[in-house]
Amino acid sequence: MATKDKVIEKTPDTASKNLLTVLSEKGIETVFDRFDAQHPQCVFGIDGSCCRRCNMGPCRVSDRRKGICGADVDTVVVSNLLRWCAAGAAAHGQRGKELLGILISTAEGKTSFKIAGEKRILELAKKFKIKRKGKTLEKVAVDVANILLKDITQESGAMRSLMTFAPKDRIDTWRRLGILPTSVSSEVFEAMSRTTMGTDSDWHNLILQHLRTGIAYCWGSYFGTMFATDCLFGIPKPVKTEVGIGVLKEDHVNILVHGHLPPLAEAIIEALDREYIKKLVQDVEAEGIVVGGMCCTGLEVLERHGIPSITNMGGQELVLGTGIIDAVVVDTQCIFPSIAQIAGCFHTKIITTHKSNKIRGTLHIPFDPGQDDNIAEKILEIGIRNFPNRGEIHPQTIKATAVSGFSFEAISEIFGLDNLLDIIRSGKIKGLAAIVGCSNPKTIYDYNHVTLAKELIKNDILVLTCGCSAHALLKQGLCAPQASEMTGDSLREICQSYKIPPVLHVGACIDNARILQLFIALAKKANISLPNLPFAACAPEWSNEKSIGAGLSFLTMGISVFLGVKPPTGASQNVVKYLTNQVEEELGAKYTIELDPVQMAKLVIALIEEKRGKL
Ligand code: BF8
Repeated sequence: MATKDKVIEKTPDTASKNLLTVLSEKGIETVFDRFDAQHPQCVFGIDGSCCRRCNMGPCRVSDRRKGICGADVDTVVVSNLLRWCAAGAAAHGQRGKELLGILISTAEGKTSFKIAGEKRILELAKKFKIKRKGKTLEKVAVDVANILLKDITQESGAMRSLMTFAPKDRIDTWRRLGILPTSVSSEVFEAMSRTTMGTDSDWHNLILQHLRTGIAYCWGSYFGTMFATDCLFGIPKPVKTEVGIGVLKEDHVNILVHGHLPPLAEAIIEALDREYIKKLVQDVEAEGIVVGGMCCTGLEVLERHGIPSITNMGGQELVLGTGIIDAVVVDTQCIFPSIAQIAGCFHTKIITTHKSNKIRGTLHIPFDPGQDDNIAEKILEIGIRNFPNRGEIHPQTIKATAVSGFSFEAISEIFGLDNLLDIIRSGKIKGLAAIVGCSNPKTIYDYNHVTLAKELIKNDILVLTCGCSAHALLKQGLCAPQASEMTGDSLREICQSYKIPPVLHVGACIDNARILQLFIALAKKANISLPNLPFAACAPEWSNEKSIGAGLSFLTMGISVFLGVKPPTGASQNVVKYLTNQVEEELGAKYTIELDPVQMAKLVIALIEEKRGKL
């Protein structure tokens, strides 16, 4: 079991280890203390058989003991899992809805943003067969946004992104299984209503809704949000930068953007060059401003602008221990409420900016892109004016270089898809593996991500990464071309001749869609179905409800998924057997649970070798 002491001993992230030691010595509580304090965790919760879906309970259900209503363990386990999946779909779907709303307002001239994603807008307009004659780019953008919005909100019909971009054999499979979704909202509603007490008690029927919600998540919450962000802010291209806690400078104002919605972060970056801001920086006698990123907002601005990644979800408290962060600007999702207490031990100001996320004891400055109230400048001003208030500081020096921005379009341009396929066929790249997902104190911080990635590249497997995994790999220098020194000989040759890192950073969690774009395009080129290609997806430290949909996005596409943390399903033999075995007959892919990252790497390599036989 991971404990705080083991994290300090074994995490590969030395700067975080130093800061965890500092906070421990000062008696400041972090996620690692709270995790230790929760032990032993409830086994019914761990195995997914705690039912809290009505007030006759809570019920602890097992093979031998049903819930008070009569629900058996299979029903309880899969209902709980489906509710997590629905929550995750709603979270990323809500984000997509908001971004599409901002895209429409921007196209109508009601925000201060300028549309930077002409290429994505025109591509989608063509694919969706939108008539463009006589229309401005802005009008076309509104038409595109309205189609994408329907994928998230409609109550009947088929999802357009899915019908347009998913491989035909996948659509046929989903149709045959009866799991073609209507939209994110509609499947989330269905999931929630179907799992109320006394509704669906057939575990297999519930699992079909689980798969259907996962497909809606993939094509609405992931693809819809990725498309919306690209339409607004452009498709990422490779960009060089530095990453890690050591990027923060003692003599600079340091401001972090944290969460999942990039518009305010974009506005902050845009405001950095204003004379007023430069003057303020001079007034407080700072040498400049560093803006750094955490979680997915951080990765969005990393992939488009090279804004340094500082750390991930698991490190968000630790970084405050540097004492040199003047403000953390947060929007929504994956933001620990505890950052308010830790910031309170230093001089750091936490600023919440979204109506859906307030943290008691912090400053709330709502950001509305439709109102030109100069919030970005005001926030920068708060951070800058806080610079002279620093007390005890613990700056870190460790940083790494990195290249980000490996969108599907960028990868296609670097290699050419036919050529990439030939390279994979030749075995110089044995296969492609996604390493994605969260931090989780059930594992040693960042250890699984980093160990797994190192093993895979050593065995000539090219890694694609996004989400908190990406922060972990970025911090270790694995997303820099120099990391080709750590690969097998043939992958090294490819990395050096194409000047790419062996771990390609594709963006935030919604950018799992970019990884899927690449997998789909290669399958089409090869004329081989996705389950027969040497691809895999791994979530070595997953924790969030949103990760359930991430796993299902790969699984339903026929890509096998490797989990480094047990899902809460252990109480149901039927559900475990289905997801780790029988589902393969229906979808061509399955889940494997393996807690040891070295063993996981062996299993991924074996799967890739097996699939190579079908190339
Ligand atoms: O969506 S990887 S902890 S940051 S949920 Fe959250 Fe997990 Fe990090 Fe972004 Ni993704």
